[in-house]
Amino acid sequence: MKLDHIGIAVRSIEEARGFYETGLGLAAEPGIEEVAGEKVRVLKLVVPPGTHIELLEAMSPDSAVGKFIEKRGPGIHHLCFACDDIAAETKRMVGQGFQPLWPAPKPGAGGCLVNFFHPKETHGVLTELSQPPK
Ligand code: CMX
Repeated sequence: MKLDHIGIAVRSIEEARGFYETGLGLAAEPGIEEVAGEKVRVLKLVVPPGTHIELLEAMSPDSAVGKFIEKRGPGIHHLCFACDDIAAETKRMVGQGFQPLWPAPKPGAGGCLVNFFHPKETHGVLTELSQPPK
């Protein structure tokens, strides 16, 4: 699998993006995506040659990112690894004793299918698997 992106929880995308765009010179995708199922707004910043950063802003305090900010403040929220077949990779990992959060993948940002492994099971790092759209 390849590292697809690093998710960073921020209080405000508008306040945080300047550091990444102006300071680090990363190119942002034109729009901010709302992932309704996760109650999160996402800004994708391209990190050449093949990964990106996602700035994550909660749309509600009871969302995963809202609770994370409330408890821990802004910071690295998750790592995401891309694969071609999330069902097959999840099944393989379940067979090895690694349990995903959800019984089946759900729609994530950018039309991907995603699932997560709880940080308590992954040595403290929330870990996402993602299957990009074909
Ligand atoms: N990284 C590391 N630790 C985390 C964490 C994170 N991102 N989120 C929560 N934790 C820790 C908490 O600090 C807490 O630790 P302590 O018990 O030591 O205090 C513990 O995990 C809490 O776990 P929980 O009781 O299961 O409760 P939460 O409500 O905090 O939920 C989780 C955690 C992983 C189940 C939830 O964040 C989740 O469902 N995540 C998957 C979906 C998601 O993250 N969506 C947002 C991104 C969407 C996108 O990329 O498009």
